[in-house]
Amino acid sequence: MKSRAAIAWEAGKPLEIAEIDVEGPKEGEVLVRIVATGVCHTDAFTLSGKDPEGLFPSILGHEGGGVVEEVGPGVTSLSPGDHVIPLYTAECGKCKFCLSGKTNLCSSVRATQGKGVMPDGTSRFSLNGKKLHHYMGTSTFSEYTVVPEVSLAKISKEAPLDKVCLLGCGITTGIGAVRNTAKVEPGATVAVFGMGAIGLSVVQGAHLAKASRIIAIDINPDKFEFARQLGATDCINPNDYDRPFQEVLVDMTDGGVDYSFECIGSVNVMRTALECCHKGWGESIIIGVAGAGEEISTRPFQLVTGRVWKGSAFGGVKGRTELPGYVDDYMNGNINIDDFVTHTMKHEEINEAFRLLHDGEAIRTVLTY
Ligand code: NAD
Ligand code: AHE
Ligand code: ZN
Repeated sequence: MKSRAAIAWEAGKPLEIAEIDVEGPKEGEVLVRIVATGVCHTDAFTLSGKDPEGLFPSILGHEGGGVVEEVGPGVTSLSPGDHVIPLYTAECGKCKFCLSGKTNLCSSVRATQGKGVMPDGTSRFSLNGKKLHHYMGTSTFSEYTVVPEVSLAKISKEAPLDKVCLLGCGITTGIGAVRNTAKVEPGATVAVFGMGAIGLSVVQGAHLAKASRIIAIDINPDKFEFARQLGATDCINPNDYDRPFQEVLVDMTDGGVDYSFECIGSVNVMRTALECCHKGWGESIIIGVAGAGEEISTRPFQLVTGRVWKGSAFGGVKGRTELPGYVDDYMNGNINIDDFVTHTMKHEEINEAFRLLHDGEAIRTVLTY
């Protein structure tokens, strides 16, 4: 079938809107009509050419919501008409990772996903006979996409897809990192670096977890009003200080914060985020994605003296079992998504959505088909 899509032909170039060919779902696969998709910094990161797994040409996009159009042979958990959120972190429920009870990382389709193909090693996307890669197992920048059954969370049909699509990445990642990775407890002090959709969702999650102090940090002060609205108690710009920023935070918090979150993708900020943690117990959670070849560093003494460095992917959330609950929380008014949608536009304006993200003007742009 034909599908309107945005093609990433090569790194650093604008996406091209074109009508591509999409093959129907094979064994264990599902054809999904994407209704709405957000644009996440990770899409921009991959398009920039800094992603070691970035492949071109490809169909990017991983923050979508859609409707099942057709299921392939062997698919049992979904039927046409079901509303779904594609998952870049699958949940097969059977692999060593799923069975461990220790992680949301599932190994069932991850290897082929990283190579831009379906689990059978082939692509369902092409243009004039030329193969186009899948991306993150989701490729939500095509109106019709093919996704493994294990990479789809079935959600309430009542939920507006042009809002809950953001649970496909940004909002779940931030709230989940607070709940599952850090396990922030009432009264804890928290520092959040980067006030994009991810950091703002950490702020929201920390507020829901009843943290006593939530310090929002960004070099763009335009982000602070929304951060305060979501529960930030302090908003600070590192550029306003002429001494090491970790010292500023340690002084502000009687020895350091209980938890910090890096939501930018800067290895320098990752170090600051670790070193602003309290001696003996402070934990720093890396969420931001850094470019190929970049490495983190600190004095090992920082860890010897009790600080902990952790990372979080999709907020530690198991998508098929837990994401429907996040959707219900939104529907019940317990999670704010609406205010994260600062811009909405048609899919063909996708390059403008990337510009808004780069220029710090949008928290999230939601594209509809
Ligand atoms: P974004 O571009 O919307 O927001 C980033 C924010 O960081 C901006 O407000 C920017 O002003 C601020 N910033 C940039 N440099 C800074 C600095 N030196 N100090 C303080 N603030 C600074 O991005 P986003 O969509 O919120 O994504 C944030 C990061 O999280 C990206 O690296 C993205 O790839 C990553 N991410 C990771 C996961 C995961 O599962 N681990 C999920 C989603 C996104
Ligand atoms: N491909 C990159 C890593 C990218 C990365 O870390 N992705 C995050 C999700 S970002 C969503 O916006 C993630 O979940 N990683 C775990 C995984 O299995 O991909 C690289 O460095 O190779
Ligand atoms: Zn994302």
